[in-house]
Amino acid sequence: HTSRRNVLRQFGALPAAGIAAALPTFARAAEFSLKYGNNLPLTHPLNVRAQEAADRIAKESKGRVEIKIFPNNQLGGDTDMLAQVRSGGLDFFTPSALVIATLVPVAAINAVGFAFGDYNQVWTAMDGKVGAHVRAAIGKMRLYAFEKMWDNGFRQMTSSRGPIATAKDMDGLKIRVPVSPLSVSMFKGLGASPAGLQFSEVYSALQTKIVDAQENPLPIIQVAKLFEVQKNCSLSNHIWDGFWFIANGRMWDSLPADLKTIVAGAINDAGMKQREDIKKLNETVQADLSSKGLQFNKTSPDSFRAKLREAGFYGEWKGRFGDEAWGLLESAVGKLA
Ligand code: TF8
Repeated sequence: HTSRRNVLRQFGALPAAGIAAALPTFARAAEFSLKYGNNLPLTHPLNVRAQEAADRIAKESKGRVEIKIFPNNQLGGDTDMLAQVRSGGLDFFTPSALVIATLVPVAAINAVGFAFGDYNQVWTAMDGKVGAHVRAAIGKMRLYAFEKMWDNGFRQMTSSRGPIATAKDMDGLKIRVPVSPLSVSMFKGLGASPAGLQFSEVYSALQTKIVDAQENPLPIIQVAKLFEVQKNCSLSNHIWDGFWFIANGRMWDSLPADLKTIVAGAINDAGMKQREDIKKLNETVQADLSSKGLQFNKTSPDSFRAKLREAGFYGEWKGRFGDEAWGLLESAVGKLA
């Protein structure tokens, strides 16, 4: 879109009336020109569906709202984008729950190790009371969280050091985890040697062998080509991770009610479709990664859970999240600590 400033520059010293007359021949600048940043390539379902939402918003708002996507860490790593969406330099961001938890600690509640058994439990909790609890906490940081979480996936472990079958195989394993206190605590509890690094650093950290292992959902391993620098993948399903679609609170409050309805409607619908995309992708992604050389093995959660209990992990995080949040989680997934 041609911004008003560009129009003025092109017309130089035209009198005001001349500019007004000339404007209709140009695409008028949107009333709300908004920026959305994330850390994924445009091919990931998150960006495909976000682009659809942006197109729908432009159409339904008759051009009053324009959302431009900055994918692939173009605006910096996750913690940079989180700072920008707080200050208002960025209007929308989709951090993983693990990452927004650096600001809103209880947001990591969905990532408690081996809590969720399947997607039914996940969506019941996150579209229900657990999600509502977290959204309220995000709101207190002057950020607005849209109602529907988007799916990142169940996280799996990959390594260049050989298969991980039980907790014993993690002894001293140098593993990259997100910049997340919960992830660091969990992997220490499992006996590994975790390093908290931004997502934008993962590929090169594995390539240069700063770390031997990492953990992410299969669609991320695929889209970020981590199979090129990892040999084994353990289907551990150790964390369910999702994205919160968040907006700068001041920007959100300044939107007229009719536009809020349009924006939230399109973003929440796109989130529901993105969940379906990941579900479909989950049916084929393992075969694709196998064909690219990644070797898979199954694991049972038992040895990992036992080790985490022994390390006091569940008790510690129950204390950190508080009885209310922990109670909501346990009523969704069963007793953990
Ligand atoms: C991490 C994140 C990632 C997501 C995804 C790439 O591993 O949690 O799973 O940010 O968008 O840092």
